[in-house]
Order: sequence, then structure tokens, then C-alpha cells
Amino acid sequence: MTIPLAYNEEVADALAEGRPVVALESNVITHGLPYPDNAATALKVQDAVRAGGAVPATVCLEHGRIKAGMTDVDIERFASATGVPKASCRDMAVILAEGRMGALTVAGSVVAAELAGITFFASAGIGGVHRGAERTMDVSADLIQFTRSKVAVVCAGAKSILDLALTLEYLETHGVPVVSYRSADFPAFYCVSSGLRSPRRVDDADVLARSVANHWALGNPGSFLITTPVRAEDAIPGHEVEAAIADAVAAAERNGVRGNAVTKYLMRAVDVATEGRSSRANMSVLVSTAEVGGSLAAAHARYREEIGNRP
Ligand code: PSU
Ligand code: MN
Repeated sequence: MTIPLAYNEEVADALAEGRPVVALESNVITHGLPYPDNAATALKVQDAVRAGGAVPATVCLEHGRIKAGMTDVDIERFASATGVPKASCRDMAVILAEGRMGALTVAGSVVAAELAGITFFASAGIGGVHRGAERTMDVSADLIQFTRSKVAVVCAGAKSILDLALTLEYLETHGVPVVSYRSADFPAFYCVSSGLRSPRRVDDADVLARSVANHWALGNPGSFLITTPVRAEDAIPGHEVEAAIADAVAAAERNGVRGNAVTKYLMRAVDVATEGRSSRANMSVLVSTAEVGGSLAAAHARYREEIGNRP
């Protein structure tokens, strides 16, 4: 092992005792919201994991180490710093070698979680296949990393800045399970439904915990995706964001936005267009995915104990 992992005390103790832990991404802190809302939100999301019954481990890169569990001081430093680079799986090696700060995306976070021995990861929204990907080939590395890292990913689907039908096709092709917990449809971040039926629905947390364990017992190498929708009272109707998304996608092309800048550009544009409504929904979905992630990680830890912690 040449890449050091730095655990905070709470996370180290929980892992040593077999208690449930949920990894959380740091890219939402540095690239999702303005300071100081981002710091306050990151702490609320951690509390939501605790409310669900697990220990939160927000993951990032700093001083040549993967941090598994940021302290409140770490979160404040990341939230207030400017220019912390977005770190996807391809970026991690160089950022670690240079000893710089890196804000982990979903792809980077599942790499970190697996190395740290953390089975569950919660994120409000994952990356996916972009609209127009048949021309641009813009497919988030999040999806590719899901085929490699053994982590259970709990999310509210993805924003419909993406082509969600193609995103589901990609996951199906690569054998990544997509299970909607207590809902029938694949959600779209702050919309309860993307209009697409989920490939599978499971309502029982213990069945879902066993399903996650079975996936790896069957020899599968990658992630297990679980979706949970935003609370209905905080949701935004799909048609209200559709026009904003279409405008944002067109503007991104017109302005030649490319590569890893595309996602942030689109999210910003849609947030500006839906002002106010989206920030409440955003907060709600960050908290609810974290809380559900905590409760499912707890169910999984109970199951692991039941079977004598066999791999
Ligand atoms: N999609 C969302 N919300 C997000 C992101 C995507 O609905 O916050 C962020 C996540 O950090 C995700 C990253 O891992 O963007 C994906 O970026 P890209 O499309 O460049 O792979
Ligand atoms: Mn991309």
C-alpha cells in the first residue's frame, strides 16, 4: 500500500467495530454551493447519515493522502478555499503525488470508499450519459467506475441535464444493478420521477441489504446502485425544469463548454433559471439520500453480523 489513508477517529473506530459507515463526496462542498452554505450543508448531510444509524465519512484528497472522514475543520477549509480541483478517478494519482487538495466526485469517492473498506456511499446525484453523447461521447466516469468498485451507491438518480434513458442503458449493459427503494420509478434528483420505470423495486431494507451482499458473493466486480426519490413536498415538477435544461444544454454547446466543466456549467445554469425552488429541493435531496444511505448501511451491517462477517 503506497497511498496512505487517513481515517478520522470516529470512522476508524466504527470500521474496527464493524459498525455501519457511509462515505460522502466532497465535490458537492467545493463545486455545488457557495460559501458558507456549502459548509453548513455538508454538516447537515453528515447529521442525516447519523440520523439513519451510521457514521459519516466525507472523503477528499489532501497532503498526499485519501482522507476517510473529514473533520469539521477540514470541511470548513474545503468549503472556504477557492480553486480546489474536481477530482474524478483519473485525477487522483497526480493530485495525491502533488500533495494538493482534491474534491472527489462520485467516481473518485467510490475509489476512496473501497480502499478505505467502506461499503456504502451516498450522493444526491450521480453523473451519467449526457444529452447528445452520440456526438460528444460525453459519458461520466462515474458510470465506468461503477463497473470497477465494490460499493453500494445510494442516490436520487441524476439530474435530467443528462440523458437518463441512455444512462440506464449503460448501467444495464455493464451489469450494474439499479434498484429503487420504496418507489417504482428512476428518480431525477429534484424530480420524484424521471418518467422512466426503474428496472427493479425493493421495499424491504433487509432484502436490499442481502441483495447487496449477494451481488458480491456472486463474483460481480462493481457497484450496486440504489435510488431513493426526493420527498414529494420538496420536489420540482419535471416540466418546470425542462425548458431551463434545454436552454442550458444549447448554451453549453454554443459556448464550447467541454470536458469536466460541462456538468457544473449545466447545473449552475439550471439552478439560476429555477432560482429559489431548486435550492430547497437540492438541500432536501442531499439530506434524504444521506439518511436512507445511513439506514441501509445499518441494515447491511446487521446482516453481515448475522452471517458471522463472512466475506
Ligand atoms: N450530477 C448531479 N449532481 C452532481 C454531480 C452530477 O446531479 O453534483 C457531480 C458529482 O460530483 C458527479 C460529477 O460525480 O458531477 C460528475 O461529473 P462529470 O459529469 O464531469 O463526470
Ligand atoms: Mn463529462
